[in-house]
Amino acid sequence: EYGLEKPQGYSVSFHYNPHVEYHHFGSSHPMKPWRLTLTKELVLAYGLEYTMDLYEPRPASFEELAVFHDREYLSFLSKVTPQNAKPDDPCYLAFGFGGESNDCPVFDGLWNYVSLYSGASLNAASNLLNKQSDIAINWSGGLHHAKKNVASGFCYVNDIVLAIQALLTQNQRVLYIDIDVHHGDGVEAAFASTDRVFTLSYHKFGIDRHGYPFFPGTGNINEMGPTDPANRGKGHSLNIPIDDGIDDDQYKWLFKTVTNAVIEKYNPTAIVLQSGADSLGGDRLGRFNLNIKAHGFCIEMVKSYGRPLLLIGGGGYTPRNVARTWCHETAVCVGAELHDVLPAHIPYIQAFQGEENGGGILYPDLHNTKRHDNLNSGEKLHKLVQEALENLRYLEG
Ligand code: ZLM
Ligand code: CA
Ligand code: ZN
Repeated sequence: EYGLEKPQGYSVSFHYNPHVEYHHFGSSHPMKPWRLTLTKELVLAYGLEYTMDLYEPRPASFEELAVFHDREYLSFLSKVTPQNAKPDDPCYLAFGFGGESNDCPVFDGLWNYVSLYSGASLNAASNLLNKQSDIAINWSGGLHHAKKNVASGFCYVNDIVLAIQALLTQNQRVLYIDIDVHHGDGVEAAFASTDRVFTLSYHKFGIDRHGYPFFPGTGNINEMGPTDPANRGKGHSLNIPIDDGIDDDQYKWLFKTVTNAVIEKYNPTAIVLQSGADSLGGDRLGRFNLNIKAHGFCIEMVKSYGRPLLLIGGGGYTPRNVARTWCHETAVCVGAELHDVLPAHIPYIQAFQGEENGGGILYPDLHNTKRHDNLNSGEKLHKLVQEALENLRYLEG
């Protein structure tokens, strides 16, 4: 009769439509959907597909995206192609396309791409709503900068906002946590006027030696949402600005202390965790010095609260390490430990081999692979935590 007992652990679902992989932002653009191919191949090579329910979600419809986004914006997004785009059209710039940095290029299949990653987040959210899963994963989502009528920072449609809106149909309070190295500004802005969503973002914040702020330039410790006492959203955002080079122990301590306090005070009935992998050491755009297991510690800690959890991707610009991290975090969700030596039969194994690619192992040392000096003193971090905990007092009323 022992064999008939429900096995320990969580029911985990993996929501992924492989068509998302085939989209290209342009040859030298840092966002590479191909990192999702690498992630999937690692997950399969370790046999993790046998420990989860797999879903191949359909693309989201125009109407589903219109729950958050403006119809005019969506209609532009659904029609624009590299052939018909008019980069000097004021509408084009107003919607966040082109511009000097070309963060958000128009590429072939753009509408298909946004519908696919958004469909996966909505499918994951519905699995949590109908209690088919305790943890639902979508590594193709997590595009936290998109606004209701503007594309921003590689993000065109905000799948996180859409998924949270879905969760709000049956949850009084949803907590959003964001460990991408960039500030989760789009999600924060979307729910600025409600007390039913609390947003918590950890990110690099500061100005570089050329005078440019680290993107998007918002998310200082004093930004806690609206200040008007009549606004229900007042005090329902918490931002943790971090300087270059933070290490594993510092980040784990910071994350644990602040996140615990938020969960205990806000008492959410569902949690959405954006696990951007650009906070790892050696990321092409990031500035932190985190190892894979320190990043994964955040997932472990949030999982331990046992609340319905939507786990989504986000940034991550060194594809081999994005794949390693999201494979490790998939294993954390199902409660599996993975062997450090990568399985022999992985397609694209060359991407993980050789000294500079992490030597064929799952957990290479990423600390200081880009040598960002650690500008976070213990003293500064203690002050930061103290201020963060003080900010939470607004929650009491
Ligand atoms: N200029 N190509 C993170 C989003 C980060 C914006 C605009 C002043 C890049 C980057 C694009 C190929 C997430 C900014 C004003 C002149 C920057 C950013 C195209 C390289 C390339 O080689 C590139 C030609 C491109 C973009 C680098 N952009 C690096 N950082 C950020 C956006 C998204 O991870 O949070 C979630 C997915 N943009 O800094 C300017 C502000 C400076
Ligand atoms: Ca963040
Ligand atoms: Zn990022």
